[in-house]
Amino acid sequence: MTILTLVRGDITEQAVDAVVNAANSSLLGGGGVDGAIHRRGGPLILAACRELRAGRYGKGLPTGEAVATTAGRLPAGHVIHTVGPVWSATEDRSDLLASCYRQSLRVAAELGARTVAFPAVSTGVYGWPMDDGARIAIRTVRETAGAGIEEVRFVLFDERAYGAFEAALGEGDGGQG
Ligand code: AR6
Repeated sequence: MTILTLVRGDITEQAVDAVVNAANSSLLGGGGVDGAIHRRGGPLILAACRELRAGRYGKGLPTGEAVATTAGRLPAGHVIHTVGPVWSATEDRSDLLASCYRQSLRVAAELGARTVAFPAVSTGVYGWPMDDGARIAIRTVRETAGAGIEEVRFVLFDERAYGAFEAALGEGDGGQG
């Protein structure tokens, strides 16, 4: 049984087995969560990402997929990089966003992670509406998180994000995490 928890805060401060990075397919850094993770985690994370680009992910990490690296100096054990879809008003890319959560949990399970922290993937630079992003995140994690993963923690940067996840968590189960 996996417990879903919400905290308001900074994902780089989470002492969990794995933190998920809202990356882009270059894996070479950016703003938002990605920038914060590389800044606080130090150069080892970028070095590991460059190795991935030199090897299996020569063309970059496709949208909806996930891959792990060291967490460098972060208090977490690993970073799992995933690439969310850019929001589109004309095309439904929800499956790709759900895939980010599914694939990140698959990688986390492979690593033997028992505690995993997620940001609200795609809801920043990539423009996904927060309420919908929260619903997809909660629903997908509920459907996917299997034996071995004890806690999935959503780390929400501001009150609006926290409220959206709180509402999504309350849908369908009477409010139990
Ligand atoms: N901890 C937790 N949440 C955060 C933090 C933090 N330190 N910083 C921002 N957020 P974003 P995306 C929230 O833009 O939309 C990058 O440039 C933020 O308020 O980080 O998937 C990448 O390189 C928002 O709700 O990710 C890609 O190019 C959420 O985290 C692109 O942005 C996600 O915002 C990915 O865009």
